[in-house]
Amino acid sequence: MTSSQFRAVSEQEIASYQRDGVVVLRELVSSAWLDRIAAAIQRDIEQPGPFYHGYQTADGGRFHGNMRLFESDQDMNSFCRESGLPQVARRFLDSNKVNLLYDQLFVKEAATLNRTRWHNDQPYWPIQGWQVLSIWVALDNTTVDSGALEFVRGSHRWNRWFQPETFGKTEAVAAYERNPDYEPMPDIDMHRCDYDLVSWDLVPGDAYLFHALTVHGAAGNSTTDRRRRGYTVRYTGDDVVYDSRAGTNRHLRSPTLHDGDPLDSDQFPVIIAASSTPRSR
Ligand SMILES: O=C(O)CCC(=O)C(=O)O
Repeated sequence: MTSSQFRAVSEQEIASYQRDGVVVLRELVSSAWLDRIAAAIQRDIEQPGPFYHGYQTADGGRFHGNMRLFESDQDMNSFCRESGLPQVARRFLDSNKVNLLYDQLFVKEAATLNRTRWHNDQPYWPIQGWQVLSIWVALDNTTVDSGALEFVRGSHRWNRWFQPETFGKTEAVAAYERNPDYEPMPDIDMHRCDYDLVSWDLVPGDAYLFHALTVHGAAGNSTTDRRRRGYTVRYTGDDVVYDSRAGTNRHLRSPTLHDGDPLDSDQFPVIIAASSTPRSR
């Protein structure tokens, strides 16, 4: 068995998340959980499921991306639902209820130079609400040259929704529908001084925790000998409802929910039910 207890979260970490839209949680995930996740990642690379969205790069690199893994992999399912992660999410969401939105895998093998384009996540997702967060868990030593994530500090409070685009130039998936309410992402790399950019190196078990409207991206992995495996789990809180507007990812649309419905369903399961028990701080 792997312990379901995760380390305590401090008030300072919660305040940083609320102010900046991103915080790093050091030593969050134990090596026992990391071993289980690493084995599950390997299984997925060897036999990816229906939501695979990776690609080979022209220069011999490889990006492996996949989503909704918890639905078919028992170890990822346990991590998302039964580990201490949902309780961590609840603290940051400041919510009674916690739903699992979905999980996603981002593996940039060594010498995979494609960057992860700047984006914010919520425009991709068929949901509305403020209480939405992602926890990106590092499986490897992650540094700026292997593709550490970068964030625009405070951008979750811009209330700007950027048009989703596919991640890989060679990705064999349809383009996202245009949504007239969304705007194009500005060229942040050309004007880096104009933005409050933050990034951290991680060691295995550390995690980035960020809001769904926080703008983020990542460099390619220019190392020659180091993988960069990130496993992201995404949770929502009390105020989130279904909203299948144009531009959202078809693989995340629900066959049963209607716009305005709470997410509670097999696809977006309730992990922590709303209760009268006060949230512990
Ligand atoms: O790992 C990456 O390159 C991208 C991660 C990301 O965009 C996310 O988890 O939302």
